[in-house]
Amino acid sequence: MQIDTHDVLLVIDVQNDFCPGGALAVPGGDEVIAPILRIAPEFEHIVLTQDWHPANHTSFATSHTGKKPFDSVELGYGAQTLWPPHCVQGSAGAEFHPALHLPQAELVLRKGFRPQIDSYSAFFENDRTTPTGLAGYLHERGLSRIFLAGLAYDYCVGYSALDARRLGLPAFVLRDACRAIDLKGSVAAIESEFNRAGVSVADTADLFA
Ligand code: VGL
Ligand code: ZN
Repeated sequence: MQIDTHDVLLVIDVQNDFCPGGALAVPGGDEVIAPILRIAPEFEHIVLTQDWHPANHTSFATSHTGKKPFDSVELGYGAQTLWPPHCVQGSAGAEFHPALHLPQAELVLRKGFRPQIDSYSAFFENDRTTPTGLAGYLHERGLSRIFLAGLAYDYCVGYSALDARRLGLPAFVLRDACRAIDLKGSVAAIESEFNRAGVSVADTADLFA
């Protein structure tokens, strides 16, 4: 597969809190960094996303009395999984992992900053309608094929890939450059959505083949 000038590498949420030792550690989360750094030179355009929550965010179990992390609640926009507090604005956990050295990245897109809505996807918040602005940015810059890597495969990476397809953009998830949370069958669920939506799952090695 040949990367060209209309392609963008979307690096999702490679932040301390999603890596080992973090507040919402994804197993092997830091292992995505090596493959991301290996493919980065192939891309002319790189965009980073940063999960960026206020301390009282509605996705935090601590914001709902009697609830524990990984429980689910019904919010105005539908079911929301509750998480341990993570990626709090300005905290060390919200920083990018220090080994994620991508100074050439052209945009850092923060998401999940509205207290009452979570945002897994880089394109739309969890109400599926509030836009982050990324679609407009990519459109205005003529960036049309989306390659995804980062954390977590079955949440923010997966939802972003599905929304890319919803916007009519080709989407390639680079599986070996992602790690999953795998909560209650979430990997199988997202992969069946990938099939339905036409998200391609590829390997970083395919970019050099
Ligand atoms: C994520 C759960 C909560 C992710 C973010 O980056 O996949 N997951 N916030
Ligand atoms: Zn979050």
